[in-house]
Amino acid sequence: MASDTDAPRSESATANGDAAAAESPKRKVALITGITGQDGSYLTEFLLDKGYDVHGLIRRSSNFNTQRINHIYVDPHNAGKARMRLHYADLTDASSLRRWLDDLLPDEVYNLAAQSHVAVSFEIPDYTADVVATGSLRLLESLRSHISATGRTHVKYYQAGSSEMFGSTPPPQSETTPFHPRSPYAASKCAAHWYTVNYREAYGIYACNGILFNHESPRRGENFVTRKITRAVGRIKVGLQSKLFLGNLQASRDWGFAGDYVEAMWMMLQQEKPDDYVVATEESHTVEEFLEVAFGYVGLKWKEHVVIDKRYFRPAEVDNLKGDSSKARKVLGWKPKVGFEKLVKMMVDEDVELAKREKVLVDAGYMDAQQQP
Ligand code: NDP
Ligand code: GDR
Repeated sequence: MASDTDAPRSESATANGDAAAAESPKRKVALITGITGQDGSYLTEFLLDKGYDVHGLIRRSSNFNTQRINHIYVDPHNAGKARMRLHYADLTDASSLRRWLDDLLPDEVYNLAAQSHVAVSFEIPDYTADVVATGSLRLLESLRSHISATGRTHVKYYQAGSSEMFGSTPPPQSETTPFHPRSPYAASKCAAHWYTVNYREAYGIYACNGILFNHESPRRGENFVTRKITRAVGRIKVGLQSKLFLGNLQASRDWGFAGDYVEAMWMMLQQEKPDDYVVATEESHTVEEFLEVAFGYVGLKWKEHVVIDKRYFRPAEVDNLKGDSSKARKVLGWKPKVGFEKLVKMMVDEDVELAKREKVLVDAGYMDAQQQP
């Protein structure tokens, strides 16, 4: 689909609202920021399955950034078949956010966009705050003025909150646990959390914070530790790599599967009243335990490949996250389907297959062994 990204998207963007409404007046309409990310792709699949029309806001990039959703993209020129549409916007551009709310008239707005890398947020703190904190405020304020101008009080808002907000507060962490953020990213997510609570209390907007613990998948960005490990496992297994450079192996995380977690986002918006929910597996494992399972699964020993590089240590670390998601389980009826070992093996299986395909290209001289797609 990449080749026709430009014209059809911008053309469809203006024509879409009317066309979609005329074709299927009863469909619910969702608007997703961050649709090109890991969670955006799973949430889009989930909502399309539920019969929604899905609109995603994507930012302009010099390269195509839609790899995770290419498989569900249908050219909008196929009248009636394209139920996911993409539009250019940016969380740093308030006017674009308000315009798309007015044009698309969504029933549910999922704010998933973020500079989501914790370590990178120490390198670009100002930008991180602009997107993660002020970007969420821009979207909430756009939504408030949209509702005020149109009377569409039924519109619901989901804010992608994070377990990073708990930071150094010891586990188990629940909705009542105090926040103690340890990075510019986490502090910005705390601001976004409280903006969301404030817009709910001040203006009566149906707005929910999902406080999601780490969730991973084969679509996880390659510089998050889980995917960095499983990518390396695949490449080491087929002989394209030998060393893996990592930082702190003792950090503990409550890792779940992204496909399970997007369902919880949707469930939050189906309740009578808006509220905030922790979403977690309630199990925690160290990075070292992740290495054991991932390398062991394909018969490798991680100690023969992993090298500690201080570059990957953070100025302030979050040592131990383990969620208490009893509220989500009781009120929403949500529970995770994929456990830790199954998740690690799913990611390794996919990355071994990916590495095999890379090997074919390397052997044929189409790709350098150091190069990764
Ligand atoms: P990703 O990093 O995979 O995706 C982030 C998305 O945000 C991408 O679509 C990205 O676009 C988009 N984006 C970044 N900057 C901007 C901007 N200025 N304007 C518009 N869009 C922008 O994150 P995940 O899918 O993993 O996470 C989704 C959300 O949930 C994020 O807010 C994250 O902070 C939060 N979260 C994630 C958790 C996890 O474990 N995955 C846990 C808790 C919270 P592009 O593709 O162009 O880069
Ligand atoms: P996290 O995820 O910071 O929890 O944020 P990440 O995978 O980046 O780090 C998890 C832990 O692994 C340690 N670590 C390394 N991390 C990375 N990225 N690279 C390494 O080489 C490495 N070596 C060790 C880290 O120090 C850390 O302790 C993720 C993001 O998705 C956020 O957006 C989200 O809000 C939180 O999860 C919940």
